[in-house]
Amino acid sequence: MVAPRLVLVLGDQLSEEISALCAADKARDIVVMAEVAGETEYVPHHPKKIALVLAAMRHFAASLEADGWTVAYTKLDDPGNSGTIPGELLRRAEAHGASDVIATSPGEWRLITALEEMPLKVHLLADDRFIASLDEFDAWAEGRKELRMEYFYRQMRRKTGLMMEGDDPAGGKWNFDHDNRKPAQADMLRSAPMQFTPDDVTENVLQLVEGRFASNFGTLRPFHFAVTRGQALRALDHFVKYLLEGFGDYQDAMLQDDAFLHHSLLSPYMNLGLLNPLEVCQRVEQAWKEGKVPINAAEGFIRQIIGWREYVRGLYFREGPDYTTRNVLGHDRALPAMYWGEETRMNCMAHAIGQTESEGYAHHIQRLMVTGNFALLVGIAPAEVHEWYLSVYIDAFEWVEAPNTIGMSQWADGGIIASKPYVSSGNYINKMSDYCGSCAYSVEDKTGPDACPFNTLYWHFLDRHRDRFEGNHRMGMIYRSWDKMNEDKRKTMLQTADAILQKLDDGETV
Ligand code: FAD
Ligand code: DLZ
Ligand code: SF4
Repeated sequence: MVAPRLVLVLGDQLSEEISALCAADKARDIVVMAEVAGETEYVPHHPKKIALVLAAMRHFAASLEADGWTVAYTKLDDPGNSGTIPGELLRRAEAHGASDVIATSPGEWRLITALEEMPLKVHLLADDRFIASLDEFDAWAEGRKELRMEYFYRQMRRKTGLMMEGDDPAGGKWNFDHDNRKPAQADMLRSAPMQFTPDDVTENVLQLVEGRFASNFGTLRPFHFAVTRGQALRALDHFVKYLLEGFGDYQDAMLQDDAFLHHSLLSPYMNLGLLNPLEVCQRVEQAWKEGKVPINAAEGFIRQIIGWREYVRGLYFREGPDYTTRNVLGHDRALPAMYWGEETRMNCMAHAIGQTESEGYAHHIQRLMVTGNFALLVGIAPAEVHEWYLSVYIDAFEWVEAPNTIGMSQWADGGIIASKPYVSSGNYINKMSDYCGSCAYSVEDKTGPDACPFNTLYWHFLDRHRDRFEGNHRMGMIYRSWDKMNEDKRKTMLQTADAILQKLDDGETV
């Protein structure tokens, strides 16, 4: 009899068309899936994230079995559980007399290295659930002085044909962002993302997570995420039908009583493998073709997926395993306790973090222009910021989280992703949200103990990094405004910011 091969399926590889399964033989090979402490504990994941991954894994394993695969599945509390992915592969190899492993390359350097170092023959296959292969991304990037997402995005539009009219973009423009970025109004009639009631399988996982991860930051219940492909497809339909229409207009808006607005909440399902990014975009394109949603909504949404999502993945793998240690600005402050739910007087931070704690979710502008903006302005060590984002969001896997955090949000890669740092004063947050009206600070004030911290920290950041940013052609105007300000005012603003930084260092509430 021919020895079976082991087919590794990780918790974020839950697609029937994953390359490892495509290369395997149902009649001969054994699928290995394992819930292991090595993955559930390498950062303090939000309990909702752990539950989502494990529940989706259990449902996927059952569907593979129903489809005729032999699955060796390890539960987190199984007595023989070795605690790591390589450990489980070795255990299964011994039990089944296997020496070969077929695996789809993981989304994190840490696990790629662990698999490469195993004393088994591991055949690592490309993860082809993406539109661009890593070679294709490298070919695009090679020789370019600047790796701007917009140009990569155009290549992906041409490749997929999405919203194209021959060689030209539909509507005559590649990008309709000009029509987007409107502030939102509270709207009782706005639909929320679709919710699913946990079945017995999910309920067992919830109890397991409750028992083992009770001290992790984040609220486990209620838990309403989709945990199967069928449910994820329903969530996609619901989004396209009820929310997509307003996606473009309101994608940057923030409201204290609406965590989701017109966002899709589809990132966890695409990242886990329950939905394929191309099918999501095709569904959105179809809605636009049928006249159900405006062009700015469809184009804006598709750009996030075939543009940003593909682009950050290409960069993560192109930049190599040291990417998460980059710290070009030399920031070294510790992450303030408010990020783990301790008190803050800043209403925007309290809301973005509070919602992260309860939902395991915050939308892009909350991540970038509230929590990320604050971390960058006060100079938190990027590795700490990275670990926080990797822990607290249900959609966080390193290939997508690290470039967004290290590169886009903290400018720690020296501007590979963001041509200028994403920093702002309170004015931007006030324009895009309803946070400031009920804040203990005043967004109008620039000095004094009640002045919005973003207002003074913004100038403090620019002043202390002047040598680096003054020559940036997109920032010259800002430095000219700073220089035009009265000297006493500048001095007082810097002192006010210093006092905030001192409070953070002393562990006081800001
Ligand atoms: P929507 O607003 O509905 O957008 C649609 C889809 O576009 C998303 O589902 C996502 O797949 C894709 N998308 C949008 N922006 C990005 C982006 N910048 N990079 C990659 N894909 C994008 N996204 C993750 O999937 N995982 C992460 O761990 C993650 N960490 C982030 C950390 C920081 C500091 C920042 C600023 C952004 C991060 N993002 C991450 C990107 C973005 O915030 C999320 O993809 C988005 O908020 C997910 O919610 P949604 O599905 O409702 O998105
Ligand atoms: C995120 C996660 C968690 C919490 N648990 C598991 C697990 O027990 N078993 C598993 O195979 N995968 C898990 N994952 C997803 C992995 O961490 C993910 O595959 C890597 O980080 C690479 O993206
Ligand atoms: Fe945030 Fe400043 Fe507005 Fe308060 S005033 S909510 S700290 S931006």
